[in-house]
Amino acid sequence: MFFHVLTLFPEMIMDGLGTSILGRAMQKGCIQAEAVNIRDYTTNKHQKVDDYTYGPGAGMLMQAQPVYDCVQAVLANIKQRRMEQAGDAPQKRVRVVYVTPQGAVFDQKMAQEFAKEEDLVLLCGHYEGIDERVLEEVVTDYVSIGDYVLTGGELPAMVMVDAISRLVPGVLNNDESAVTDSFGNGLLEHPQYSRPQVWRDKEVPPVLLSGNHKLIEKWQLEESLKRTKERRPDLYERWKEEHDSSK
Ligand code: 6GU
Repeated sequence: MFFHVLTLFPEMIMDGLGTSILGRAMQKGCIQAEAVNIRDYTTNKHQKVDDYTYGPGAGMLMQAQPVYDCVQAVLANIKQRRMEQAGDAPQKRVRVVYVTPQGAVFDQKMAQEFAKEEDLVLLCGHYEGIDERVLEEVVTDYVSIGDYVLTGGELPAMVMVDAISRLVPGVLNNDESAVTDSFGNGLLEHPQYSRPQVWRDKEVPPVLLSGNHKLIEKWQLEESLKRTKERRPDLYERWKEEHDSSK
């Protein structure tokens, strides 16, 4: 999978994605990522990419021209690469995601959908946002990472790349993918323990040392339910709805 992040701060993206598991996945070739500097596409002689908004409310907006030309250049590259790989076979449309607090809230299900794509273009806004006219022309999905406001789309884009990448085959090792069930079943994960067996007078729950897998699974589900009910009553209610045997 190839992520194309369009931004005014490309170093932030490459620094953020280059370490740890994603860095390793890029070296292995499971995922690829490029950060494209929108400023490189401005036709303004002072390299300017923003201007004041029309109407009341002072604020700067990213202008349509550099954003549009940047997106078109990235899409042309993708098309070119796909032609070289698959010849004249019809090409799937490329999804262009605008990361914005005015979007649908990103969740695990969305991550799974995006993980099926061959390329994903992520457009990061700054200042007060981007001129609406260019968004209308190029954006296929509007996505937020939650109900709070950040200074720019770079951190949200990295959050999305991380959540999507770990679903791409080969990115995680076996022992890392064990963590996948959290949310996979719509519940929070049960508590986990490692050595020592007693720490500050606290014991590891004895059932986990019993060797009885059936019993352990039962305990884990109960703990998941208890934790979800307490911390995420919204998820708990949804889970109960879906597992209601009386329906
Ligand atoms: Cl995608 N962008 C910005 N700037 N702030 C956010 C966000 C995105 N998602 C939540 N807050």
